[in-house]
Amino acid sequence: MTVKFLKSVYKIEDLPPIEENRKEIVFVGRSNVGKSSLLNYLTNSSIAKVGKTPGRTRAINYFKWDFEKNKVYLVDLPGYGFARGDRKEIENWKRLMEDYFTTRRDNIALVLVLVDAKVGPTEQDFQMMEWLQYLGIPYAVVLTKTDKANQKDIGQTLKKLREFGVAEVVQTSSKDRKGKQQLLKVINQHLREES
Ligand SMILES: Nc1nc2c(ncn2[C@@H]2O[C@H](COP(=O)(O)OP(=O)(O)O)[C@@H](O)[C@H]2O)c(=O)[nH]1
Ligand SMILES: [Mg+2]
Repeated sequence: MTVKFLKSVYKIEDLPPIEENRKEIVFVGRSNVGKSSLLNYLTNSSIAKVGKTPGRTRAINYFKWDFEKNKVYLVDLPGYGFARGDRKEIENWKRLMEDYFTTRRDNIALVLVLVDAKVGPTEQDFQMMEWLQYLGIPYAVVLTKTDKANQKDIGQTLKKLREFGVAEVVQTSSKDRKGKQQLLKVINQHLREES
């Protein structure tokens, strides 16, 4: 198993080349939901920067990850839901996301939509899922920080997701190192469907 940081992408022209047999696994969610922590936990590394001024990382961060005979790009997208971002910044973010998903659509094996287990899905999470559905990009929901949520919180979060029609939900805690096997299973399933 090897993981390495490839590059930070600020402009769509700078995306790495599409490689045969290197599909993308993408992490999305609001700032601070735990994207970088989950990426580190999954890859058993500390390669992604955690807790760096939420909402200030506007880059698409690309990593190369080779594991269990698979080769993938891990893609850490800039978080959404930043209340203090100015309008121009939000516009730039939207354009980058639109360009990213339309350009890479066929290369994406799976988008992981991260939802805080205690906070539950936000309006922006639902918008993201609707958009992915529209583009025909497969996604799964990953609950994060389950160590901070009680059973009632988790039950409510699962209910909201079920009502929206989400079939696949993986529960994780990067802090307590829980959920990796289930997450790997979902990733592997989608990589197999792609090939
Ligand atoms: N309790 C708890 N805190 C977490 C967990 N995952 C991340 N955090 C914390 O949440 C904050 C944001 O994490 P980060 O991975 O940087 O989120 P990102 O902005 O989505 O990339 C940091 O302070 C992390 O230590 C978790 O599973 N449990
Ligand atoms: Mg991050």
